[in-house]
Amino acid sequence: MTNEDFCNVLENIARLLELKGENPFKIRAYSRASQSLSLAPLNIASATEEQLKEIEGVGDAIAEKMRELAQTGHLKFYEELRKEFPPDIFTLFQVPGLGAKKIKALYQTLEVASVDALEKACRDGRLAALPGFGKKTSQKLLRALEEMHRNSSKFLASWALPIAEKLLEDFKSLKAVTLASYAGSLRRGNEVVGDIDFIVAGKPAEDIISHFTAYPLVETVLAKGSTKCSVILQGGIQCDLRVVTVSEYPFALVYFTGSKEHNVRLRGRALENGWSLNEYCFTAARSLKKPLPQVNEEADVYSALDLQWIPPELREDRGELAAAAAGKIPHLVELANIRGTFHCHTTESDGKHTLQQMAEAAVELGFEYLGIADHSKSSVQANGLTEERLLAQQKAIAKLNADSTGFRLFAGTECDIRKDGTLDFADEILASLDYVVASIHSSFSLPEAEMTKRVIRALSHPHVTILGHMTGRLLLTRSPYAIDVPAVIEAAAATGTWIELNASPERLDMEWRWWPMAREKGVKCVINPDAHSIRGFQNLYFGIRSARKGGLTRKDVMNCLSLSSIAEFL
Ligand code: DGT
Ligand code: CA
Ligand code: CA
Ligand code: ZN
Repeated sequence: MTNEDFCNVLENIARLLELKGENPFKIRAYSRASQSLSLAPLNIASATEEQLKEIEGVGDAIAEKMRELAQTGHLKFYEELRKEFPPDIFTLFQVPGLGAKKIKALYQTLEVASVDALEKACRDGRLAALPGFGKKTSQKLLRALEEMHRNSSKFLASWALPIAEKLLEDFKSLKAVTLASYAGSLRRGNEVVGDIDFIVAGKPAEDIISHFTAYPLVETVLAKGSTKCSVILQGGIQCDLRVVTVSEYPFALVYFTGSKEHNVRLRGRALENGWSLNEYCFTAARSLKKPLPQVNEEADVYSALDLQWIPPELREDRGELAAAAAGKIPHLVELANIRGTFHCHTTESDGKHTLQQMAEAAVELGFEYLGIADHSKSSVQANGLTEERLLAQQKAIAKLNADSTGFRLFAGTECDIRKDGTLDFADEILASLDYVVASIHSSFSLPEAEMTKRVIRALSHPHVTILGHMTGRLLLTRSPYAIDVPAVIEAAAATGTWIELNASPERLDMEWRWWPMAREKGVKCVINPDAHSIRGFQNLYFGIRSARKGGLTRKDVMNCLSLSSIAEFL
């Protein structure tokens, strides 16, 4: 069991206790223990009871339960609790807008205990008639359910990547394997993926395939041939494997990386030379205009077609072939180019680590600067800061800065954009900060024109430096709110506001599809981890994937600037 598995059990216990109407202290104890264990630097499966109890919020009872679970693979308390409810009830917790209180009411009054039953109750009007629900809630839930259905076969790249990396390592350790890579949308840097595609060169292919289908992560084998197979992995994601020879590998890698539209363009270009291109090789088409080229690696496929090698992130048929033919493929931004970041939270609002802990972690990561942007007072749910607390935090930042050399903290805020586009703090307060991230955290359902006006009004405010998570989307769970993105980009250009690429892997907002337009208009990007803990800095990896997919270079990204340059800008 991984730490995550243990934490999920604790989280589920908290949910079940809440459904039962247990004492709130007990409920909070479980969810708090789950949270602090998820950040704890130990392996829960092998930790002793004493080590576990050293973690904040973990007492005797919970430490004992973790040991029982680690040693026996079972937890009696949890199993008994589960028996009191239908097994599908957990799926209801995945419906956005449904908390334990509502789920309890639905279960007790309408006997709704699954997503299907919920949908039915929404459609036949029973839910709308329930006190505390109403027609509006019913419609909202239906929309959320539709969104869930649409996404039921999609997975976050951040979830699929560690699995793919593990498989890759395993393939590479096999004697029969010479080369291996994952391909498809995962390699292209997409934020959500349908499945995981693997291309492996080696022989005998049968051995590689048999090894793969016997892998512990494999749950079901869907199809198994002599050079390919498809399986379902734990967690429900499909994984397609294709085994080729070393000479076929570059072609297979290009083909299965896609996108399909990119492949179609490449094939068309090959045909102009009189070659046909498939997933294995170039062959002579009817009228060969040029001799068949020698291909040893992926880049050779492109150079044979008089193209620069195209980074996988750009292979979406958005003009990348023309750019490659003209030698104009940009040098895409890399993780190593990041010198600091903005928009991070601390325990002062809803973060898990203190200002000092966040600063120390940033130094350890080699950053030259770190911007702190805790929530503002209207974000009550996130423990937003009042003016007094913000000023106190500014003092604490100044004190830490006084004691450090070569590293600097910037004092900022993630200031709520109110419904009318005004900001959550008065101008004097905003003026006292190094920078301001303005974000929307409420009134998501305004009509598009009003929402656009609201955001543009905030951008026009002289103290706003950065627009945070522009569309509010949460991948696979919440659609972007209605907003005219090109108009906002235009306003950012006119006001010199930087647009955030929120690197949290379920946001990746503003999304990659809009960055070429922003870049063209001279709008600068800031890749922000929106870190709520030290671990949250890792989000930057996903931000970089999306920035690359958006065609951004280090020159387009403000936090690739050195401390002295960024300080000058601010
Ligand atoms: P996904 O899995 O839905 O996130 O997206 P992809 O792009 O990974 O799609 P997938 O797994 O169906 O196929 C992997 C790649 O294989 C795809 O990007 C391009 C290539 N491919 C698959 N089917 C075709 C096809 O019918 N024609 C061409 N030209 N390429 C294809
Ligand atoms: Ca795929
Ligand atoms: Ca596939
Ligand atoms: Zn936010």
